[in-house]
Amino acid sequence: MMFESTLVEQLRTVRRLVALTGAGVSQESGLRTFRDAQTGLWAQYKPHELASPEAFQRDPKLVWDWYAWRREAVKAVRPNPGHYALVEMEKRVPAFTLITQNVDGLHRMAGSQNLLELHGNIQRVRCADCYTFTEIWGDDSEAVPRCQVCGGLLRPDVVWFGETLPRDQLEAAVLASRACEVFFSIGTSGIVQPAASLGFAAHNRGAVVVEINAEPTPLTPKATFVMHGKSGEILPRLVKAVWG
Ligand code: BJW
Ligand code: ZN
Repeated sequence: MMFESTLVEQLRTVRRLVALTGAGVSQESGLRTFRDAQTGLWAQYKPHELASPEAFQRDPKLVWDWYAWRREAVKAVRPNPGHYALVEMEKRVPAFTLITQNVDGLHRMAGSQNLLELHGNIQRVRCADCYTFTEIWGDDSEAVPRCQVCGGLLRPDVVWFGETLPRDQLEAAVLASRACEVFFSIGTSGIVQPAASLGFAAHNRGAVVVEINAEPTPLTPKATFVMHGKSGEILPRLVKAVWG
């Protein structure tokens, strides 16, 4: 793949860069994205219908089991060349901020350092009532495990629809996006707020927006550079073209 020379030149001298990632970045590791249809046991459910406090209230066991299944899926996969290319980028760019909506922890596993996890992490489990974190819980096939402190139901420490994002992570993400010179949006459908507005904020402040995604998104019209395809293929080639 050929990259536009203006992009390559710009990246060689960029000081402040933000990359926002979504489920598409982990697709090549073998994890399903949110907009993919589910298969097997979960084929009858839409991910967006399970990732909400209402779904957990209605049927906590169903939601707990879905996350238990996904937790195991995440444990079985590894970062892909897209994750590693972002680690490489961080080493070359003076002020690099990686903002992810992913809860799979693959960026951390790959070695990314300056990382903001906007939607939490699926491997962390906490009480739905008193917020106490726990590392160990029993696996009762009938019921959702309960908190040792208050007896409340345990849940994954992820952000569901209608819930607020971790304040410190969101604030840092907004500041970095407003201040960056180049903003990458990678593997995200750009639909879920407030993450989806970060690219627009960057664009409004004069940043160059670069989009790498399998398909167009609402951010595409604002992007100066758009690359349609797989992030695990495009990112390593881009890093090689710029710093290789
Ligand atoms: C590839 C590829 C490859 C594939 N290479 N590309 C303003 C307006 C309207 C609504 C709202 C608003 N503000 C807030 C809302 C409500 C709501 C919202 O945004 N709704 C929209 C659906 C309209 N937002 C919230 O509720 C948020 N909270 C909030 O704002 O609090 C304040 C508040 C509260 C109450 C009222 C008002 C305000 C919380 C959002 C939490 C999202 N949580 C989830 C689940 C996390 C846990 C879990 O993992 O189960 O986060 S939902 C899901 O979506 C998950 C993802 O992180 C997130 C984003 O999805 P992502 O990553 O973009 O994945 P996909 O699948 O959508 O896209 C993948 C893309 O990759 C596709 O385009 C593919 O083509 C591409 N792709 N393979 C490159 N190999
Ligand atoms: Zn509790």
